[in-house]
Amino acid sequence: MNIKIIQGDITTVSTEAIVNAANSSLLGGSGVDGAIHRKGGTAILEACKKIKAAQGKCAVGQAVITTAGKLPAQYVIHTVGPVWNDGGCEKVQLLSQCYENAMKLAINQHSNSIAFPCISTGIYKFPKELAASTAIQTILKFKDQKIIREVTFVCYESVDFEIYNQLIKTL
Ligand code: AR6
Repeated sequence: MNIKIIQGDITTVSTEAIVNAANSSLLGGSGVDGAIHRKGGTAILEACKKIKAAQGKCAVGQAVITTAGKLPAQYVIHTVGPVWNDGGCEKVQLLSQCYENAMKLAINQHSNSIAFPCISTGIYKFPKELAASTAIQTILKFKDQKIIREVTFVCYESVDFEIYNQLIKTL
């Protein structure tokens, strides 16, 4: 399993699956969620509504999969990161679950590649370095599986790109 770190907009990435930093409503929002729904078109929202009608809200740490609509990816995996607030290990575990559950959905879908944004580090204010180390460590748990060949961390902000590049050297 190859790990890539790039700086850019996840809506332009053509991995088989891309991950969305959604909220429990699954009905869209701002940040990366807004960009994915805006560029992917209404098919994504329609699929989210169907999932919500069948399963209810998406809990923090959980993930669901939909079409990617007009985006270059085939699937969007929507996961709900924790709001940092006062933090704590429970929040770290919940963030780790986001990465883990997204990976499991992609594996079930037989996707060979997946791209992640820096979940929870925008509006949800998770500390960036702790989020990045949690993300990388969780993904490394999957290093021996044979379905996903490539995991891309898509850093929108240069500060995140630098953090990921520094951290990957130490792990
Ligand atoms: N491509 C990749 N990363 C992006 C993009 C993009 N197009 N746009 C922003 N980011 P955020 P959260 C980065 O706030 O903290 C929404 O309203 C951004 O720089 O999108 O998990 C949801 O509906 C940051 O590093 O997500 C929820 O209500 C990262 O994506 C709430 O925000 C995450 O920032 C979720 O908050």
